[in-house]
Amino acid sequence: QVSLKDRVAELIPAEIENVKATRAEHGKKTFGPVLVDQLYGGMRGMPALIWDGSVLDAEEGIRFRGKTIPECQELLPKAPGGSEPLPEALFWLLLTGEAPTQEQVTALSRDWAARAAIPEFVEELLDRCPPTLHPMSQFSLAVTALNHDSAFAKAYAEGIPKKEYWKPVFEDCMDLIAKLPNIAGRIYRNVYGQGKLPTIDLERDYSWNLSTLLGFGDNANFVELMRLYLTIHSDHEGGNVSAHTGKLVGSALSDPFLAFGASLNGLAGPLHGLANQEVLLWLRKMQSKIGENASDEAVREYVWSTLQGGQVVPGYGHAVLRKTDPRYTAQREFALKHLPNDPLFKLVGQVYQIVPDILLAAGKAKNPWPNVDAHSGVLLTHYGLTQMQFYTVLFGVSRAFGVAAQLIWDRALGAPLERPKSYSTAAIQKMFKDK
Ligand code: FCX
Repeated sequence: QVSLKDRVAELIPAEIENVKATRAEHGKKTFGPVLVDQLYGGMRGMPALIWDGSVLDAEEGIRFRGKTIPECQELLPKAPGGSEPLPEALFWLLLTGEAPTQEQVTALSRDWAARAAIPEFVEELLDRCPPTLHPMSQFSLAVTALNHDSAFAKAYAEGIPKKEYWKPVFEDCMDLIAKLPNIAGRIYRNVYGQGKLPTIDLERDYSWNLSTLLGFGDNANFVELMRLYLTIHSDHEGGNVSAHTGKLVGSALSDPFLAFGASLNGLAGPLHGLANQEVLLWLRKMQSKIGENASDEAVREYVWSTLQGGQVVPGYGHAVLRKTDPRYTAQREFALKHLPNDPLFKLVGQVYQIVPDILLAAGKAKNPWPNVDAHSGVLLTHYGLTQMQFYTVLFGVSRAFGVAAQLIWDRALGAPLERPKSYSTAAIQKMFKDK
Protein backbone atom coordinates (compact mmCIF):
# COMPACT_ATOMS: atom_id res chain seq x y z
CA GLN A 1 0.00 0.00 0.00
CA VAL A 2 1.14 3.52 -0.78
CA SER A 3 2.28 5.67 2.15
CA LEU A 4 1.21 9.29 2.49
CA LYS A 5 4.69 10.57 1.73
CA ASP A 6 4.94 8.42 -1.40
CA ARG A 7 1.54 9.62 -2.57
CA VAL A 8 2.50 13.27 -2.04
CA ALA A 9 5.75 12.65 -3.95
CA GLU A 10 3.71 11.19 -6.83
CA LEU A 11 1.42 14.21 -6.92
CA ILE A 12 4.05 16.95 -6.78
CA PRO A 13 5.39 16.95 -10.39
CA ALA A 14 1.92 17.30 -11.95
CA GLU A 15 0.99 20.02 -9.49
CA ILE A 16 4.16 21.97 -10.27
CA GLU A 17 3.17 21.81 -13.95
CA ASN A 18 -0.39 22.79 -13.12
CA VAL A 19 0.78 25.91 -11.28
CA LYS A 20 3.21 26.74 -14.09
CA ALA A 21 0.48 26.43 -16.70
CA THR A 22 -1.96 28.48 -14.60
CA ARG A 23 0.60 31.24 -14.19
CA ALA A 24 1.54 31.16 -17.87
CA GLU A 25 -2.09 31.49 -18.91
CA HIS A 26 -3.49 33.77 -16.23
CA GLY A 27 -0.47 35.25 -14.48
CA LYS A 28 -0.93 38.78 -15.77
CA LYS A 29 -4.69 38.98 -15.29
CA THR A 30 -6.25 40.98 -12.47
CA PHE A 31 -9.36 40.15 -10.55
CA GLY A 32 -10.78 43.31 -9.13
CA PRO A 33 -9.35 46.54 -7.85
CA VAL A 34 -7.75 46.88 -4.45
CA LEU A 35 -9.60 49.49 -2.42
CA VAL A 36 -7.81 51.80 -0.04
CA ASP A 37 -10.38 50.70 2.55
CA GLN A 38 -9.04 47.16 2.30
CA LEU A 39 -5.58 48.33 3.34
CA TYR A 40 -7.07 49.96 6.42
CA GLY A 41 -9.67 47.24 6.90
CA GLY A 42 -7.67 44.14 7.69
CA MET A 43 -7.42 43.20 3.98
CA ARG A 44 -10.94 41.77 4.20
CA GLY A 45 -11.81 40.06 0.90
CA MET A 46 -8.51 40.98 -0.76
CA PRO A 47 -7.28 38.08 -2.89
CA ALA A 48 -3.78 37.37 -1.69
CA LEU A 49 -3.03 33.69 -1.15
CA ILE A 50 -3.17 30.30 -2.83
CA TRP A 51 -4.19 27.21 -0.86
CA ASP A 52 -5.83 24.14 -2.38
CA GLY A 53 -6.57 22.28 0.85
CA SER A 54 -9.78 24.08 1.74
CA VAL A 55 -11.93 26.89 0.43
CA LEU A 56 -14.45 28.93 2.40
CA ASP A 57 -17.68 30.03 0.78
CA ALA A 58 -19.43 32.90 2.56
CA GLU A 59 -22.82 31.23 2.32
CA GLU A 60 -22.00 27.57 2.40
CA GLY A 61 -18.99 27.41 4.70
CA ILE A 62 -15.90 25.28 4.45
CA ARG A 63 -15.08 22.58 1.93
CA PHE A 64 -12.02 20.44 2.44
CA ARG A 65 -10.67 19.64 -1.03
CA GLY A 66 -14.14 20.28 -2.40
CA LYS A 67 -15.95 18.22 0.25
CA THR A 68 -18.41 19.69 2.75
CA ILE A 69 -18.33 18.55 6.37
CA PRO A 70 -21.31 16.17 5.92
CA GLU A 71 -19.61 14.75 2.82
CA CYS A 72 -16.40 14.18 4.81
CA GLN A 73 -18.43 12.52 7.55
CA GLU A 74 -19.85 10.19 4.93
CA LEU A 75 -16.72 9.57 2.90
CA LEU A 76 -13.77 9.33 5.27
CA PRO A 77 -12.80 6.16 7.13
CA LYS A 78 -13.96 5.85 10.73
CA ALA A 79 -12.76 3.99 13.78
CA PRO A 80 -14.24 0.50 14.28
CA GLY A 81 -17.70 1.08 15.72
CA GLY A 82 -17.39 4.86 15.33
CA SER A 83 -19.41 7.20 13.17
CA GLU A 84 -17.24 10.32 12.99
CA PRO A 85 -14.40 10.61 10.47
CA LEU A 86 -10.87 9.99 11.66
CA PRO A 87 -8.79 13.18 11.56
CA GLU A 88 -5.96 11.09 10.14
CA ALA A 89 -8.16 10.67 7.06
CA LEU A 90 -8.86 14.39 6.89
CA PHE A 91 -5.12 15.09 6.92
CA TRP A 92 -4.67 12.65 4.06
CA LEU A 93 -7.48 14.36 2.18
CA LEU A 94 -6.03 17.83 2.80
CA LEU A 95 -2.65 16.76 1.50
CA THR A 96 -3.66 14.68 -1.49
CA GLY A 97 -7.24 15.59 -2.40
CA GLU A 98 -8.05 11.88 -2.05
CA ALA A 99 -9.84 9.82 0.58
CA PRO A 100 -7.48 7.22 2.05
CA THR A 101 -8.31 3.57 2.56
CA GLN A 102 -8.92 2.20 6.04
CA GLU A 103 -5.47 0.56 5.90
CA GLN A 104 -3.78 3.82 4.96
CA VAL A 105 -5.46 5.57 7.86
CA THR A 106 -4.43 2.84 10.26
CA ALA A 107 -0.85 3.15 9.02
CA LEU A 108 -0.98 6.89 9.66
CA SER A 109 -2.33 6.36 13.20
CA ARG A 110 0.54 3.95 13.87
CA ASP A 111 3.11 6.29 12.38
CA TRP A 112 1.94 9.20 14.52
CA ALA A 113 1.78 7.04 17.66
CA ALA A 114 5.36 5.92 17.01
CA ARG A 115 6.54 9.55 16.70
CA ALA A 116 4.57 10.82 19.72
CA ALA A 117 7.28 11.08 22.38
CA ILE A 118 8.51 14.58 23.20
CA PRO A 119 12.11 15.36 24.21
CA GLU A 120 12.81 15.32 27.93
CA PHE A 121 13.81 18.98 27.95
CA VAL A 122 10.40 19.91 26.53
CA GLU A 123 8.73 17.89 29.28
CA GLU A 124 10.83 19.76 31.82
CA LEU A 125 10.07 23.07 30.17
CA LEU A 126 6.35 22.38 30.56
CA ASP A 127 6.74 21.09 34.10
CA ARG A 128 8.45 24.34 35.06
CA CYS A 129 5.69 26.58 33.70
CA PRO A 130 3.62 28.12 36.48
CA PRO A 131 0.05 26.79 36.33
CA THR A 132 -1.02 30.42 36.03
CA LEU A 133 0.64 30.67 32.59
CA HIS A 134 -2.15 30.35 30.01
CA PRO A 135 -2.24 26.86 28.44
CA MET A 136 -1.90 28.43 24.98
CA SER A 137 1.35 30.15 25.97
CA GLN A 138 2.66 26.85 27.31
CA PHE A 139 1.56 25.13 24.11
CA SER A 140 3.32 27.63 21.90
CA LEU A 141 6.49 27.47 24.02
CA ALA A 142 6.64 23.69 23.74
CA VAL A 143 5.96 23.64 20.00
CA THR A 144 8.62 26.28 19.37
CA ALA A 145 11.10 24.28 21.44
CA LEU A 146 10.54 21.21 19.24
CA ASN A 147 12.52 23.06 16.60
CA HIS A 148 15.56 21.73 18.47
CA ASP A 149 15.18 18.51 16.46
CA SER A 150 13.87 19.92 13.19
CA ALA A 151 14.84 17.77 10.21
CA PHE A 152 14.31 20.73 7.90
CA ALA A 153 16.48 23.15 9.90
CA LYS A 154 19.23 20.55 9.91
CA ALA A 155 18.92 19.74 6.21
CA TYR A 156 18.86 23.43 5.33
CA ALA A 157 22.02 24.05 7.33
CA GLU A 158 23.60 21.20 5.39
CA GLY A 159 22.64 22.78 2.07
CA ILE A 160 19.68 20.70 0.86
CA PRO A 161 18.53 21.77 -2.64
CA LYS A 162 15.27 23.70 -2.88
CA LYS A 163 13.29 21.02 -4.69
CA GLU A 164 13.99 18.65 -1.81
CA TYR A 165 12.77 21.03 0.94
CA TRP A 166 9.37 19.44 1.21
CA LYS A 167 10.78 16.08 2.30
CA PRO A 168 12.26 17.12 5.67
CA VAL A 169 9.33 19.55 6.05
CA PHE A 170 7.00 16.56 5.66
CA GLU A 171 8.92 14.70 8.37
CA ASP A 172 8.79 17.71 10.69
CA CYS A 173 5.05 18.11 10.07
CA MET A 174 4.42 14.45 10.87
CA ASP A 175 6.49 14.81 14.06
CA LEU A 176 4.71 18.03 14.95
CA ILE A 177 1.22 16.54 14.67
CA ALA A 178 2.31 13.34 16.38
CA LYS A 179 3.76 15.13 19.41
CA LEU A 180 0.82 17.44 20.09
CA PRO A 181 -1.21 14.96 22.20
CA ASN A 182 1.73 14.52 24.59
CA ILE A 183 2.17 18.29 24.85
CA ALA A 184 -1.54 18.97 25.29
CA GLY A 185 -1.93 16.11 27.79
CA ARG A 186 1.02 17.27 29.84
CA ILE A 187 -0.22 20.85 29.97
CA TYR A 188 -3.70 19.68 30.97
CA ARG A 189 -2.45 17.46 33.75
CA ASN A 190 0.15 19.95 35.01
CA VAL A 191 -2.26 22.85 35.14
CA TYR A 192 -5.32 21.04 36.42
CA GLY A 193 -3.62 18.39 38.57
CA GLN A 194 -5.21 15.37 36.92
CA GLY A 195 -2.70 12.61 37.74
CA LYS A 196 0.10 11.02 35.80
CA LEU A 197 0.29 11.06 32.01
CA PRO A 198 -0.30 7.58 30.53
CA THR A 199 1.77 6.36 27.62
CA ILE A 200 0.64 6.41 24.01
CA ASP A 201 -0.94 3.17 22.77
CA LEU A 202 0.80 2.30 19.52
CA GLU A 203 -2.24 0.42 18.24
CA ARG A 204 -4.86 3.13 18.73
CA ASP A 205 -5.92 6.13 16.69
CA TYR A 206 -4.81 9.70 17.31
CA SER A 207 -8.04 10.89 18.93
CA TRP A 208 -8.21 7.93 21.27
CA ASN A 209 -4.65 8.62 22.38
CA LEU A 210 -5.29 12.34 22.81
CA SER A 211 -8.45 11.62 24.81
CA THR A 212 -6.58 9.12 26.97
CA LEU A 213 -3.74 11.52 27.67
CA LEU A 214 -6.33 14.07 28.78
CA GLY A 215 -7.99 11.44 30.99
CA PHE A 216 -11.16 10.84 28.94
CA GLY A 217 -10.13 7.80 26.88
CA ASP A 218 -12.60 5.48 28.56
CA ASN A 219 -15.54 7.55 27.37
CA ALA A 220 -16.27 6.36 23.82
CA ASN A 221 -18.48 9.36 23.10
CA PHE A 222 -15.77 11.80 24.15
CA VAL A 223 -13.34 10.02 21.82
CA GLU A 224 -15.89 10.33 19.00
CA LEU A 225 -16.27 14.00 19.84
CA MET A 226 -12.50 14.43 19.54
CA ARG A 227 -12.57 12.79 16.10
CA LEU A 228 -15.22 15.21 14.93
CA TYR A 229 -13.62 18.16 16.69
CA LEU A 230 -10.15 17.57 15.23
CA THR A 231 -11.63 17.07 11.77
CA ILE A 232 -13.70 20.24 11.64
CA HIS A 233 -11.22 22.64 13.28
CA SER A 234 -8.31 21.59 11.08
CA ASP A 235 -8.45 24.12 8.29
CA HIS A 236 -10.52 27.13 7.21
CA GLU A 237 -8.87 28.20 3.96
CA GLY A 238 -5.65 30.19 3.91
CA GLY A 239 -6.45 33.69 5.13
CA ASN A 240 -7.45 33.20 8.77
CA VAL A 241 -4.92 34.37 11.35
CA SER A 242 -3.49 31.00 12.35
CA ALA A 243 -3.31 29.51 8.86
CA HIS A 244 -1.92 32.64 7.32
CA THR A 245 0.62 33.14 10.10
CA GLY A 246 1.93 29.62 9.66
CA LYS A 247 2.29 30.14 5.93
CA LEU A 248 3.91 33.54 6.35
CA VAL A 249 6.48 32.39 8.89
CA GLY A 250 7.11 29.23 6.89
CA SER A 251 7.83 31.38 3.85
CA ALA A 252 10.94 32.66 5.62
CA LEU A 253 11.99 28.99 5.68
CA SER A 254 11.50 28.90 9.41
CA ASP A 255 10.90 25.21 10.14
CA PRO A 256 7.36 23.86 10.79
CA PHE A 257 7.77 24.03 14.57
CA LEU A 258 8.64 27.74 14.45
CA ALA A 259 5.93 28.39 11.89
CA PHE A 260 3.23 26.55 13.80
CA GLY A 261 4.35 28.09 17.12
CA ALA A 262 3.59 31.44 15.50
CA SER A 263 0.19 30.15 14.31
CA LEU A 264 -0.65 29.20 17.87
CA ASN A 265 0.14 32.68 19.13
CA GLY A 266 -2.40 34.02 16.66
CA LEU A 267 -4.95 31.36 17.53
CA ALA A 268 -4.61 32.45 21.16
CA GLY A 269 -6.30 35.80 20.43
CA PRO A 270 -9.92 36.35 21.59
CA LEU A 271 -11.16 37.28 18.11
CA HIS A 272 -9.81 33.96 16.78
CA GLY A 273 -9.42 30.62 18.60
CA LEU A 274 -9.64 31.96 22.13
CA ALA A 275 -13.29 32.73 21.37
CA ASN A 276 -14.19 29.16 22.39
CA GLN A 277 -12.95 29.91 25.91
CA GLU A 278 -14.72 33.28 25.84
CA VAL A 279 -18.03 31.71 24.85
CA LEU A 280 -18.07 29.42 27.85
CA LEU A 281 -17.04 32.22 30.19
CA TRP A 282 -19.81 34.36 28.76
CA LEU A 283 -22.44 31.61 29.08
CA ARG A 284 -21.39 30.91 32.67
CA LYS A 285 -21.55 34.60 33.54
CA MET A 286 -24.97 34.78 31.96
CA GLN A 287 -26.13 31.80 34.01
CA SER A 288 -24.85 33.30 37.23
CA LYS A 289 -26.58 36.58 36.45
CA ILE A 290 -29.96 35.37 35.18
CA GLY A 291 -30.03 31.81 36.50
CA GLU A 292 -30.60 28.50 34.71
CA ASN A 293 -33.72 28.04 32.58
CA ALA A 294 -33.94 31.80 32.13
CA SER A 295 -36.62 33.30 29.91
CA ASP A 296 -35.89 34.48 26.38
CA GLU A 297 -36.48 37.99 27.61
CA ALA A 298 -33.77 37.66 30.28
CA VAL A 299 -31.30 36.20 27.73
CA ARG A 300 -32.12 39.03 25.31
CA GLU A 301 -31.44 41.62 27.98
CA TYR A 302 -28.15 39.97 28.84
CA VAL A 303 -27.03 39.96 25.19
CA TRP A 304 -27.88 43.65 24.89
CA SER A 305 -25.94 44.40 28.07
CA THR A 306 -22.89 42.70 26.52
CA LEU A 307 -23.13 44.91 23.44
CA GLN A 308 -23.82 48.03 25.49
CA GLY A 309 -20.75 47.22 27.57
CA GLY A 310 -18.72 47.58 24.35
CA GLN A 311 -17.96 43.86 24.11
CA VAL A 312 -18.50 41.43 21.27
CA VAL A 313 -20.82 38.45 21.62
CA PRO A 314 -18.23 35.68 21.49
CA GLY A 315 -18.87 32.88 19.01
CA TYR A 316 -20.93 35.08 16.71
CA GLY A 317 -19.86 36.86 13.55
CA HIS A 318 -17.19 36.01 11.02
CA ALA A 319 -14.84 37.81 8.68
CA VAL A 320 -15.91 35.68 5.69
CA LEU A 321 -18.99 33.62 6.59
CA ARG A 322 -22.45 35.11 6.16
CA LYS A 323 -24.51 32.13 7.31
CA THR A 324 -24.45 29.72 10.24
CA ASP A 325 -21.05 28.03 10.27
CA PRO A 326 -21.44 24.37 9.21
CA ARG A 327 -18.87 23.57 11.89
CA TYR A 328 -21.42 24.91 14.38
CA THR A 329 -24.13 22.79 12.77
CA ALA A 330 -22.00 19.63 12.88
CA GLN A 331 -21.43 20.14 16.61
CA ARG A 332 -25.11 20.90 17.17
CA GLU A 333 -26.00 17.63 15.47
CA PHE A 334 -23.51 15.79 17.64
CA ALA A 335 -25.15 17.36 20.71
CA LEU A 336 -28.65 16.49 19.52
CA LYS A 337 -27.51 12.89 19.15
CA HIS A 338 -25.49 12.52 22.34
CA LEU A 339 -26.60 15.16 24.85
CA PRO A 340 -29.99 16.53 23.84
CA ASN A 341 -31.04 17.30 27.41
CA ASP A 342 -27.85 18.95 28.62
CA PRO A 343 -28.92 22.28 30.22
CA LEU A 344 -25.95 24.20 28.82
CA PHE A 345 -26.65 22.82 25.33
CA LYS A 346 -30.21 24.07 25.72
CA LEU A 347 -28.88 27.50 26.61
CA VAL A 348 -26.61 27.42 23.51
CA GLY A 349 -29.68 26.60 21.44
CA GLN A 350 -31.67 29.37 23.09
CA VAL A 351 -28.87 31.86 22.45
CA TYR A 352 -28.87 30.77 18.77
CA GLN A 353 -32.54 31.73 18.55
CA ILE A 354 -31.92 35.13 20.10
CA VAL A 355 -28.50 36.56 19.23
CA PRO A 356 -28.76 36.89 15.40
CA ASP A 357 -31.78 39.19 15.61
CA ILE A 358 -30.05 41.34 18.18
CA LEU A 359 -26.85 41.62 16.17
CA LEU A 360 -28.93 42.56 13.14
CA ALA A 361 -30.81 45.15 15.16
CA ALA A 362 -27.55 46.53 16.58
CA GLY A 363 -26.59 46.99 12.94
CA LYS A 364 -22.81 46.60 13.03
CA ALA A 365 -21.81 42.97 12.56
CA LYS A 366 -21.85 41.89 8.93
CA ASN A 367 -22.61 38.34 9.97
CA PRO A 368 -25.03 37.77 12.86
CA TRP A 369 -24.72 33.97 12.79
CA PRO A 370 -22.74 31.65 15.07
CA ASN A 371 -19.25 30.39 14.23
CA VAL A 372 -17.47 27.21 15.30
CA ASP A 373 -16.55 28.59 18.72
CA ALA A 374 -20.14 29.13 19.80
CA HIS A 375 -20.60 25.41 20.26
CA SER A 376 -17.40 23.57 21.07
CA GLY A 377 -17.12 24.45 24.76
CA VAL A 378 -20.52 23.12 25.73
CA LEU A 379 -19.65 19.69 24.30
CA LEU A 380 -16.35 19.51 26.14
CA THR A 381 -18.00 20.68 29.36
CA HIS A 382 -20.66 18.00 29.05
CA TYR A 383 -18.02 15.28 29.22
CA GLY A 384 -16.25 16.86 32.18
CA LEU A 385 -13.57 18.85 30.40
CA THR A 386 -14.69 21.97 32.18
CA GLN A 387 -11.45 23.97 32.20
CA MET A 388 -12.25 26.54 29.55
CA GLN A 389 -8.78 28.04 29.44
CA PHE A 390 -7.72 24.76 27.90
CA TYR A 391 -10.21 24.78 25.03
CA THR A 392 -8.10 26.69 22.55
CA VAL A 393 -5.32 24.13 22.98
CA LEU A 394 -7.62 21.53 21.40
CA PHE A 395 -8.38 23.94 18.56
CA GLY A 396 -4.60 24.29 18.18
CA VAL A 397 -4.02 20.53 18.01
CA SER A 398 -6.49 20.41 15.15
CA ARG A 399 -5.25 23.51 13.36
CA ALA A 400 -1.82 21.88 13.08
CA PHE A 401 -3.31 19.57 10.44
CA GLY A 402 -4.19 22.42 8.10
CA VAL A 403 -1.05 24.46 8.71
CA ALA A 404 1.15 21.38 8.24
CA ALA A 405 -0.53 20.48 4.96
CA GLN A 406 0.00 24.02 3.71
CA LEU A 407 3.65 24.06 4.74
CA ILE A 408 4.32 20.82 2.90
CA TRP A 409 2.69 22.06 -0.31
CA ASP A 410 4.29 25.49 -0.07
CA ARG A 411 7.73 23.97 0.05
CA ALA A 412 6.87 21.41 -2.64
CA LEU A 413 5.74 24.19 -4.97
CA GLY A 414 8.66 26.45 -4.09
CA ALA A 415 6.45 29.20 -2.61
CA PRO A 416 8.53 32.35 -2.20
CA LEU A 417 9.09 34.59 0.80
CA GLU A 418 5.89 36.54 1.50
CA ARG A 419 6.43 40.27 1.29
CA PRO A 420 3.37 42.42 0.57
CA LYS A 421 3.75 46.18 0.22
CA SER A 422 2.78 48.57 2.99
CA TYR A 423 1.98 52.25 2.46
CA SER A 424 1.92 55.29 4.70
CA THR A 425 -1.24 57.37 5.02
CA ALA A 426 0.72 60.28 3.57
CA ALA A 427 1.55 58.17 0.51
CA ILE A 428 -2.12 57.26 0.06
CA GLN A 429 -3.12 60.91 0.28
CA LYS A 430 -0.47 61.92 -2.24
CA MET A 431 -1.35 59.10 -4.61
CA PHE A 432 -5.01 60.07 -4.81
CA LYS A 433 -4.65 63.84 -4.58
CA ASP A 434 -6.91 65.40 -7.21
CA LYS A 435 -8.26 61.96 -8.25
N1 FCX B 1 -20.61 40.90 18.64
C1 FCX B 1 -20.63 42.26 18.63
N2 FCX B 1 -20.14 43.01 17.65
C2 FCX B 1 -19.65 42.37 16.57
C3 FCX B 1 -19.65 40.96 16.49
C4 FCX B 1 -20.15 40.23 17.58
N3 FCX B 1 -20.13 38.89 17.61
N4 FCX B 1 -19.10 40.60 15.31
C5 FCX B 1 -18.75 41.75 14.67
N5 FCX B 1 -19.09 42.81 15.45
C6 FCX B 1 -18.82 44.21 15.19
C7 FCX B 1 -17.31 44.38 15.05
O1 FCX B 1 -16.68 44.44 16.32
C8 FCX B 1 -17.22 45.67 14.26
O2 FCX B 1 -17.44 46.73 15.15
P1 FCX B 1 -16.59 48.10 15.03
O3 FCX B 1 -16.95 48.65 13.69
O4 FCX B 1 -17.08 48.91 16.17
O5 FCX B 1 -15.16 47.72 15.15
C9 FCX B 1 -18.41 45.56 13.32
O6 FCX B 1 -19.32 44.61 13.94
C10 FCX B 1 -18.07 45.06 11.94
O7 FCX B 1 -17.35 43.84 12.04
P2 FCX B 1 -17.46 42.70 10.93
O8 FCX B 1 -16.96 43.31 9.66
O9 FCX B 1 -18.81 42.11 10.93
O10 FCX B 1 -16.49 41.58 11.49
P3 FCX B 1 -14.91 41.39 11.26
O11 FCX B 1 -14.72 40.71 9.97
O12 FCX B 1 -14.18 42.66 11.48
O13 FCX B 1 -14.56 40.43 12.48
C11 FCX B 1 -14.90 38.65 14.00
C12 FCX B 1 -14.92 39.09 12.53
C13 FCX B 1 -15.02 37.13 14.05
C14 FCX B 1 -13.57 39.05 14.61
C15 FCX B 1 -16.07 39.32 14.75
O14 FCX B 1 -17.29 38.89 14.21
C16 FCX B 1 -16.05 39.05 16.24
O15 FCX B 1 -15.39 39.78 16.98
N6 FCX B 1 -16.77 37.97 16.73
C17 FCX B 1 -16.72 37.58 18.11
C18 FCX B 1 -15.43 36.78 18.39
C19 FCX B 1 -15.45 35.41 17.74
O16 FCX B 1 -16.41 34.68 17.85
N7 FCX B 1 -14.34 35.03 17.09
C20 FCX B 1 -14.16 33.68 16.52
C21 FCX B 1 -14.16 33.69 15.00
C22 FCX B 1 -13.79 32.38 14.33
F1 FCX B 1 -14.72 31.51 14.12
C23 FCX B 1 -12.47 31.83 14.77
O17 FCX B 1 -11.49 32.35 14.24
O18 FCX B 1 -12.37 30.93 15.62
